[in-house]
Amino acid sequence: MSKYWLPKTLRSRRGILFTFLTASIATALVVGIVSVPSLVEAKKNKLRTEVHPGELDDYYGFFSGGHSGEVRVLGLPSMRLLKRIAVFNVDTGSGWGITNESKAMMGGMIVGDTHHCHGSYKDGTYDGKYLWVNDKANNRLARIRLDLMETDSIIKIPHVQGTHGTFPQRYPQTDWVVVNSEFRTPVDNEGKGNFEDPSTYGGVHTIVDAHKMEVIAQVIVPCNLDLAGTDYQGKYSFATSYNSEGGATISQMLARDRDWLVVFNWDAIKQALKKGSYKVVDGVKMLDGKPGTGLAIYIPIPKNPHGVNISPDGKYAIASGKVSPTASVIAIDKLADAFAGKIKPKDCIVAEPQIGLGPLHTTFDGRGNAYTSLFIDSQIVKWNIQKAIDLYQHPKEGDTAVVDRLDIHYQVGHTMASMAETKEADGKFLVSLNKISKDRFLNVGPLKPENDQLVDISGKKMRLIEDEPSYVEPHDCIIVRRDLVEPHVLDRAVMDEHPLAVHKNAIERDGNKVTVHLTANAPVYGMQKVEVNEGDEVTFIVTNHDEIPDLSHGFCISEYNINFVVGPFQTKSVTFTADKPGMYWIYCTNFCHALHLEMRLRLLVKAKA
Ligand code: K7E
Ligand code: CUA
Ligand code: CA
Repeated sequence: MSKYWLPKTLRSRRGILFTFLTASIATALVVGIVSVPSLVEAKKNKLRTEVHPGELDDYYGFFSGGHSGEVRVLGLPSMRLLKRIAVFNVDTGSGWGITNESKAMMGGMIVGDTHHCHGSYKDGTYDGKYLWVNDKANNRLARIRLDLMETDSIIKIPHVQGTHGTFPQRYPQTDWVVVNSEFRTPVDNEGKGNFEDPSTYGGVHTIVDAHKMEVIAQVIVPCNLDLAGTDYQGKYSFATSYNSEGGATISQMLARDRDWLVVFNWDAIKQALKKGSYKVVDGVKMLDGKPGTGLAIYIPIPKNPHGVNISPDGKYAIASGKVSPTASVIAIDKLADAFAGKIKPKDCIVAEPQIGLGPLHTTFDGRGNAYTSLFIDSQIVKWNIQKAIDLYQHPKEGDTAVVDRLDIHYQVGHTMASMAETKEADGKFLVSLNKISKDRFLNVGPLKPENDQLVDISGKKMRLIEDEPSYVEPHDCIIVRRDLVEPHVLDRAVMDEHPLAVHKNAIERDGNKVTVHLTANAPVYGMQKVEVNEGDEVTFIVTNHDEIPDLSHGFCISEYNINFVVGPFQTKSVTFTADKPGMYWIYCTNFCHALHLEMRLRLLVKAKA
């Protein structure tokens, strides 16, 4: 990867800017422009939230896009939308779902439902290389290259429906990604035999090779598996289960007072794979993870738990039940004893504070506090983990672990603080991803924006800073320090390494198959005219030979429903049948040059005799 990165001299511009800024603040202090009290105040819960023209944000926010099927990149704290990364959706802006390369990844599907995006890790923090995101609709897992901010791989998760909680390994680095199936389904789902009987269905914890993007194994469990998490030691993965009942109706799924947090033991899984204790179904190694197999333990959690999040110190997993006003704190260092049978799974619970109604997801500030979203109360509740543990051991009448509550607008799903899914949680900003914005924005019809609210959590009390409308429907996000992500400038190597890269303009014919090799170099395409016959199967391969980092060309064929963008040194292709005789202008859709409008060529489709 390194050879694609910006040269050091360019990269250090940020460093120079920083030095310059520090120096100017020092000067300003001396001449009295910036008063000392204002700097002290800044420490007290008044974070810089404005980003002035010409300034850059401090964080990247990667937001899932729900049933839009995409992933979005925002800058924080400004909350400005910087980019939409097409993943499972067709996007005519970039040409995702239109080019041959992206179509091959999408496998003929154009519907997606992204809920959880998480970055790749090294030693418990982001390494800035990849992002994974689930597709709950068509049961896929996608990987996005963070250096390009483009999708680079999509795989199908077999044997499952409701592909939901997704989490990469955090330590020592991301070699595995785990994916849960929220719905229980028949493993052989062929509409035969007993498939009507829900008691035969299973939930699946899928383990994916993060590098090869291949399924390593699937662990089948009797219950459903909802949200996912991994520890900070590379030993365990976690999954909440709200349907421990194995029900198929809502009342059946609400029958028990406690469901489960399922903890998977990675060493045990590796050993079972080594010993061959699995059956192979459709080429996939499937392990049995039911209670008693030693692959998983089942910790009872109050009614219908949803979120599970791991504290940045690596000590606790926190899960909460949607229909219980509590959060359950699980001590990760007790899990080994539970797997060894020395203690009961329930003995891993070290606190269960009452925090409010409809607790869903929890995030952290790195100072020992947890922030849990309360869907029904429409609040973020801040509570102290250690205090909750102390009070669980020695309850004190009237005392509580709750530190603060903040009303949000309105029903909150996920909440995420800056760097909170890493050991470098910095406790500055928190985003509350609210579901129902009602009156917060101008009315735009029934499909209103969601409201992603930005909160300053740097002080004792939370401070609401900003409402940010968003299109359907971010479920979750991560907030990543900007120095950890370095999108690179593409260089000539990208072109040299691409097997299809066009160096010479040419038209090749093989029967009725025509391949057009075309260069784009502002403001001209390498050919002014391409002639084919009606009925030909035509493939255009386009390589952008421009060297300026943001000089992308579009490639649109009038009337042929084709448009995509090709970045500097990139090569993209498209195949179609020339079924409309006539002359059609091919033109550049992406503004690239003073003569951008003139950047076009003619496609001549000669009618059949
Ligand atoms: Cu709570 Cu899919 Cu993470 Cu939506 S999930 S909120
Ligand atoms: Cu090339 Cu516009
Ligand atoms: Ca239940």
